[in-house]
Amino acid sequence: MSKHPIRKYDAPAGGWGALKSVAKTLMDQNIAVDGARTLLRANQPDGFDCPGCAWPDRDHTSTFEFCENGAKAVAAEATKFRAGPELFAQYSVAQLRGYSDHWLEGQGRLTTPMRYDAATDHYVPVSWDEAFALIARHLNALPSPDEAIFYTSGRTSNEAAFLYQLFVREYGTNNFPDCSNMCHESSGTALKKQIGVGKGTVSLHDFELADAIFIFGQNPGTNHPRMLGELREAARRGCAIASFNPLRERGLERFADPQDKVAMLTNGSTRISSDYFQLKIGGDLAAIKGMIKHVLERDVEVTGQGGDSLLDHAFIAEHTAGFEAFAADVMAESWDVIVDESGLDEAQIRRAGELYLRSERVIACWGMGITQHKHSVATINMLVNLLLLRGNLGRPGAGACPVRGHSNVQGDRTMMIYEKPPVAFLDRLRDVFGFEPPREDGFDTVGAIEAMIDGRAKVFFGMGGNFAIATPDTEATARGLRNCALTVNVTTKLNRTHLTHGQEALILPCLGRTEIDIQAGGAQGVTVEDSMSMVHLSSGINPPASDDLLSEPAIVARLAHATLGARSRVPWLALVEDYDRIRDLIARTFDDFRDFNARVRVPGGFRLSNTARDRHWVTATGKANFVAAPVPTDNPIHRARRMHGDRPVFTLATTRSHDQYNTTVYGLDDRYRGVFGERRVLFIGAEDIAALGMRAGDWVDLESLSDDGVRRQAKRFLLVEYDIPRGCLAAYYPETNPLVPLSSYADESRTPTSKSVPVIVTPHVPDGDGATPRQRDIPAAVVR
Ligand SMILES: Nc1nc2c(c(=O)[nH]1)N[C@H]1C(S)=C(S)[C@@H](COP(=O)(O)OP(=O)(O)OC[C@H]3O[C@@H](n4cnc5c(=O)[nH]c(N)nc54)[C@H](O)[C@@H]3O)O[C@H]1N2
Ligand SMILES: Nc1nc2c(c(=O)[nH]1)N[C@H]1C(S)=C(S)[C@@H](COP(=O)(O)OP(=O)(O)OC[C@H]3O[C@@H](n4cnc5c(=O)[nH]c(N)nc54)[C@H](O)[C@@H]3O)O[C@H]1N2
Ligand SMILES: [Mo]
Repeated sequence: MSKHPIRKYDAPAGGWGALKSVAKTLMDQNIAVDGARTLLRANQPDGFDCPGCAWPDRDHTSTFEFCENGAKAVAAEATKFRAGPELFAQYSVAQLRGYSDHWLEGQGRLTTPMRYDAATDHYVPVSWDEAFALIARHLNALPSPDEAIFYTSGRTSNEAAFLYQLFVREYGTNNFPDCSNMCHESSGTALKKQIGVGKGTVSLHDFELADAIFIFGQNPGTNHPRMLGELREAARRGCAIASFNPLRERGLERFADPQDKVAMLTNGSTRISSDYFQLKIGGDLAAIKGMIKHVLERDVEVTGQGGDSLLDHAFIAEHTAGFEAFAADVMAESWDVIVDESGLDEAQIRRAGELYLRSERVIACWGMGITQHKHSVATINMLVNLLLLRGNLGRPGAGACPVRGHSNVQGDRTMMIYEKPPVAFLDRLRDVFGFEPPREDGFDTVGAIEAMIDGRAKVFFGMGGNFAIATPDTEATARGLRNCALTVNVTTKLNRTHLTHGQEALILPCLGRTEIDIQAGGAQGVTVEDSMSMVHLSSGINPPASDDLLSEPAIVARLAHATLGARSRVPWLALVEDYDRIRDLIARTFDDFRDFNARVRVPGGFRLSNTARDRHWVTATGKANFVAAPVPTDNPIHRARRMHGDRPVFTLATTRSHDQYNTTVYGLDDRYRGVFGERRVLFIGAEDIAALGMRAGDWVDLESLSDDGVRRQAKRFLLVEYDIPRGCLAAYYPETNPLVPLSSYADESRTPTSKSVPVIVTPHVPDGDGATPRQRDIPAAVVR
């Protein structure tokens, strides 16, 4: 087989390729036999919830749904490799920093709490008690609790998240930046105001009934592979599936289910998308507004001829507010602007609008291609406007489906990992626990980085995640973290955040979700909430990776005990003896969790209430709101084009490859896009390559453009010709995060604009010392 990194991949998503890839992953992690056993217990009533994505299970009680990328996520946790104290004795932190993220991940599970020793630049073992005492000393020495930051990544269980927010609020701050700030914050922000709940309204059952499913800015073949099963079934029964994506994505085109024996034996596959709209990056608001314009124009036409209205006027009258003004705004928008900004022609947009009109029941799904732009909140509002026109909300087979990322990111927010807690919740906390919680809003992710940079925050505590490189503006974030007096990371694997530390630093290794969690009261299960608001139990089945690991709830409880001591109103240590006690407190704090312990033990769990699904609108108007928004023509990308008119300015979307989980790089291939053994690639259209006077296979450098006066570069990317509209580029996250300006985030939600970075492309010039950027699994020093 050719060694060239770019090869055409003609197979469908899933299929034999997926099986081969899983076999290789298990072998790489040295776990062929137990790995397979472990996989079979993922998403089973007596097993664990898959630590991969937040897509729900069709039947949590019996099915095992094969998922290539779920398998990789499980294998990453169940690996036989260990990053013990010997690793840290062998390498200084400076040396470890020279290795790639893939290599760091490949060292395996952390086994022992470690403390940074500045004198030797090595991490050295530390006891748990000493570690908690060190953190407590720092926290209690701060002039104000608001100088401490408590980050959360979305794998943390409900129990751990609840204790964590309780501790931090009793300590005295709402500084809860989380991965959600960089992810679906725009969805929560838009939906809450518009329909009264910040979550999706559909269930899996609705996928069985829908006549059309619109998928905006989401790549399920890689990021939510189990969703392909639902889409396949829908496609087979004739449901229209319309994808809106600047890139041709294999998983949106064809899928072969590895569990479908016939498809596998005959090499058969199912077409997924019936319609594929390759719009410009950031062009969704314009495209959706165009679809709405088509619907309104057609309605005028039809009713003018004496026909029945195409709109659901009964629904609009009873359930919505603002329709007249909204419709007038849409009618006033010009087709020229819509076409220019969407990158689709008028006929295509009308075809999409017609598809909407033809379909009685419509579901709209979306992902990061929608949420990470300057105008993301307005785009989501526009999508919901489209649904409202024909009452596609709160009835079977229809609704809004933001497809969440991390396996419990939605649950963490339900547990109030939130920097802007509502007053009613704080009052409840006060009443249940008898302390006065802080009332000021805390820092979100962007705010936390700014605060660390300018010294307003001095302690960083990360509950999972990889803050240093998942966040925008890698160089600025590093400056912030280094400016801290103490950085602490609760984690399963070594990552770059641990190497980007404050004056003092700790790495605290924890149990993963696949592992048995034994406390005084016996083996414990935790709970999680999926993307469709189902809450269920998750119990580990593997022995812990090391005897010296603590569970996340135990870490929080012991930290709270060490920090707050007799000041606290909460019996921390007793709570973690039996997690039922934590769940009882959750039940007392949130009405939706009444009888939590009983209900979560019913196989399959239970669904949280969703007022919008019941057509009860908890908004300022008491109705679902139509929200007018102009098609943006003055975003950073437009401004950059105006300022740098002499050279081509591209819009760069930073996305995931098939072999990564966010910052965790499992491998260097992106099979469906035909990329092998290389992550520093830049997807670009053939005409743009020619216009640059370059050729596919050339190496280029990227510089992003912003008006904050900071020069941001990312060097050495391989030009890969790809089916993507003119002026648009795509490359992988986190390699391109240095290009995302900290100062560029979505209106209202403050989500960094990682999907629309204005950049210029120039031939690659090596740095002065000839070093290439980190790209291989050997230290940078050796590359030189
Ligand atoms: N295996 C695996 N699973 C994962 C993850 C992972 O990294 N690996 N991450 C998890 C997390 S935290 C999340 S949030 C989800 C992320 O899952 P997705 O939402 O699928 O995330 P991305 O891969 O970043 O981007 C999605 C798509 O947006 C398209 N896109 C880019 N810009 C635009 C645009 O302007 N408009 C439109 N319409 N499309 C655009 C890209 O081409 C890409 O196909 O997946 C979760 N699941
Ligand atoms: N440019 C760009 N930036 C992005 C995005 C993008 O599309 N483009 N996407 C954004 C999105 S959607 C998200 S959600 C964020 C993700 O941001 P994060 O959630 O911060 O990042 P992850 O890479 O998911 O975190 C991986 C680390 O979590 C730790 N970990 C794994 N399992 C566990 C566990 O069970 N417990 C604990 N305590 N730790 C564990 C491991 O150490 C691992 O290294 O990144 C955002 N950043
Ligand atoms: Mo995410």
